[in-house]
Amino acid sequence: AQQPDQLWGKNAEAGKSEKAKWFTEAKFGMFLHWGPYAHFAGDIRGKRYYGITEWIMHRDKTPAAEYAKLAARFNPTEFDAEEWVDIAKASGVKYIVLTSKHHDGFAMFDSKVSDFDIVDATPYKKDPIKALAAACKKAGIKLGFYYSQFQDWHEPNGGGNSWDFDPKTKDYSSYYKNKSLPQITELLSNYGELGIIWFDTPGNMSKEESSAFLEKVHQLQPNCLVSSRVGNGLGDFKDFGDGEVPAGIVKGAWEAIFTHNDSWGYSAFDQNFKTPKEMIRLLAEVASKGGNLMMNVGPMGNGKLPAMSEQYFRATGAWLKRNGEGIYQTSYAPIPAQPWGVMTHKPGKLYLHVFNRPHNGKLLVPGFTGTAKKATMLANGQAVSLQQKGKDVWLNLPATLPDERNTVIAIDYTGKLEEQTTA
Ligand code: H79
Repeated sequence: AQQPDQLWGKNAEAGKSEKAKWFTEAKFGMFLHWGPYAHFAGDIRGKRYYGITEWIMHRDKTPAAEYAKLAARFNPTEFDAEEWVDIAKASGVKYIVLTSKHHDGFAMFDSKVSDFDIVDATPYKKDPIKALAAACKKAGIKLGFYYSQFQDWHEPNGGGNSWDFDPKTKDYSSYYKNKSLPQITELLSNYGELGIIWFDTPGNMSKEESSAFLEKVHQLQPNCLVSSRVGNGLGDFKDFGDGEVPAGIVKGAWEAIFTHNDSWGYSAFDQNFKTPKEMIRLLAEVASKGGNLMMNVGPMGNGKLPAMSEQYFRATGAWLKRNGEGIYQTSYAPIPAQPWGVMTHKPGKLYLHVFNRPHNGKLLVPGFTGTAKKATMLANGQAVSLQQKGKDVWLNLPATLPDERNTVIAIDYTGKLEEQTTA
């Protein structure tokens, strides 16, 4: 059964506001988890850890001083911001969000607030975020920064994990005043116009602390969006859990976030990448519920993107070149998922994302309250014959579809498609 409509707080109308318009139309983003953990690649102090490699310091219980020593070997000399952005463009993503500081406390930018950053603590000595900001601006891709505002395992007063945080031994408020808020100020001041500050795991933050982050972002860059993980019900758009898709339609501005393999950070021994078919279907499913898919890539320690990520993202982009009309700028489908696939919607157009061709070629769109005029396959412009009987629209599919992963068929209609709920 479909969930009742959910609304994202007082910003439920954000999708219609000028500020969040680009975000709700974007539909596809690329998350990038990159830090010293990419250099470890799932292997630290002679031990291997599968999955969630950006947590390796915590999982290995590496003491902060030792982690810092090992992190000083991180030297991504092959990093090329323009190459990343070329790949992002070819993949069809409209925005990218890079980790500027993850829970390990290491800043991927030139910070005056802490020396534990890529410029001061590694032989690389350059600020990759500066180069990335320039490349994004040139290519017209929105840039956002992930920033772990609560968890920081490097600082004595940085938040630990929400489940073992002890306010008696840690003074989070001093951490927040002396590191996280000042670093957020640096990010918003030194890298041009930002699309998003992507806060994570709010832990034990108070409402006042969450508000201070939100207000700081809006004060320095009024158009920059803030993720809901700033905590305490605040934020400009909603993020679901890691790897979670909501059960039904959700209105307002929101995002589903996924790893490409089984880790956010790079892992040298994880080849479990989602294929283009899985990516294309997931993108359509999320769009059919009204949201964006932000899919992660974990760049390697040398600064290159993993070959499998590059290949599969590019393949998704090739599909979007042919079928993007049924993804970008669409909203949730007024008709719920069917055995053959899902739908997306624009006024006057219903897009069918056909994952499974019915064996007899007869595809049913039920609950169609408008008047269907014609159906066309986006990939090749070919017409598909249709018949409407009351609220049932039947399509007669050709014997083979142009794309067995997801063939998008646009139905042009007049009248109004009312929102249907399953019985
Ligand atoms: O940045 C990504 C994750 O590192 C971060 N959010 C996304 C976007 C995140 N922070 N916290 N969590 C995810 C929850 C993680 C819990 C676990 Fe674990 C980490 C489960 C397994 C590893 C802690 C360590 C609990 C068990 C081992």
